[in-house]
Amino acid sequence: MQPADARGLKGAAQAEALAAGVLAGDRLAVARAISRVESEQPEAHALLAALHAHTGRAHIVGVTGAPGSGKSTLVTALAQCYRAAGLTVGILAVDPSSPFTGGAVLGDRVRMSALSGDSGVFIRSMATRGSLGGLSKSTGEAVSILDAAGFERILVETVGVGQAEIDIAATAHTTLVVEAPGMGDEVQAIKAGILEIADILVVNKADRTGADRTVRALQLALEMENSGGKTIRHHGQLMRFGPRRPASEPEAPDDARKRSAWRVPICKTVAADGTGVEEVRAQIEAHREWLLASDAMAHRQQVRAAHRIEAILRAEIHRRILARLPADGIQAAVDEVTSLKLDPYTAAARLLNRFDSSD
Ligand SMILES: Nc1nc2c(ncn2[C@@H]2O[C@H](COP(=O)(O)OP(=O)(O)OP(=O)(O)O)[C@@H](O)[C@H]2O)c(=O)[nH]1
Ligand SMILES: [Mg+2]
Repeated sequence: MQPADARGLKGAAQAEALAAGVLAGDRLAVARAISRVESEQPEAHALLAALHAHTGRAHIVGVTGAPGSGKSTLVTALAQCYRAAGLTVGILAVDPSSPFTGGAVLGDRVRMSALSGDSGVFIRSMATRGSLGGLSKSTGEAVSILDAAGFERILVETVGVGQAEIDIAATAHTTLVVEAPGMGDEVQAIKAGILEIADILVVNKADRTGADRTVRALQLALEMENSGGKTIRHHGQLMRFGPRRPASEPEAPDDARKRSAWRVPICKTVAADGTGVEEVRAQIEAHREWLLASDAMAHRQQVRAAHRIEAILRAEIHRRILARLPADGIQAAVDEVTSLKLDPYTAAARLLNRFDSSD
């Protein structure tokens, strides 16, 4: 075995070589780098640190929505539009590894095969393995790798389920929510929260009956939201960071106008044959222009940074606590809660006390 120092040096040299490969746009290096962050290998930190200063050029687009609404088909068609417009595209399909979506990764590969062989496109499926903060941490890191490698647009597909949706909104510059007709009572079917994260709403499968009804229901929901005057997006962060403007200084009316100027558009598509997809691309670009022209881009960059730091902190704090708790401690607590001797709060407090006193 090598001494720890030598191993560390070797790891650092490897990370440096890998970073150089990523920056040169070498596909094999990009694939390897993503594998490193996905499997949470220690040298991933050095790799990401080396890449960080080279990020910030890509526009990141999150695509979320119910299972089967056509996200992968839309992402494929969108990538084709971007290629036709001369831009390079990185695609991440995030599979939450749930039993309901088993096989989605394989399906995505088949669906996205229209893009294979194009060196201007890089496609990667990522499994999250349900680890704590796993989705946001490794997805955000893979996005950074694609960004540093020079891909100009990065499309991240994730199934719209719970936390994944919030994570994608905090990872992306522009969030698309994909709906499909035929969900019964349309107004009921508009999930709470989607309007909060959507920058662009897409009603896919417009070739099916009921698409116009879905569009109308979404329009109504948007109008209701707008009349409520809600302009704050991407909240729900654990970490709070304020605007740079001191609270005593009133916001210039012009700033308020710029910030509230984005009206969420509703696009109708038949992703399967490409109908309406160019309009979605145009709306993404319009949203990007709006972000850059207002102070919203700077705000989103802050949300992204905060979200990434928070994900790392969560995972690290969790790991440290578990590493220092006595191995039998958790099982003993589980037994006491199961046999109703202790309530879960008291059990957790006792475990934390043992952690504090071991300092
Ligand atoms: N009729 C119709 N079918 C479509 C359209 N777009 C996609 N589909 C079909 O809908 C099914 C699901 O499409 P996907 O693109 O895999 O949907 P998804 O949202 O990525 O699915 P998951 O990743 O499993 O959540 C496939 O059989 C597609 O061929 C469309 O515009 N019209
Ligand atoms: Mg899919």
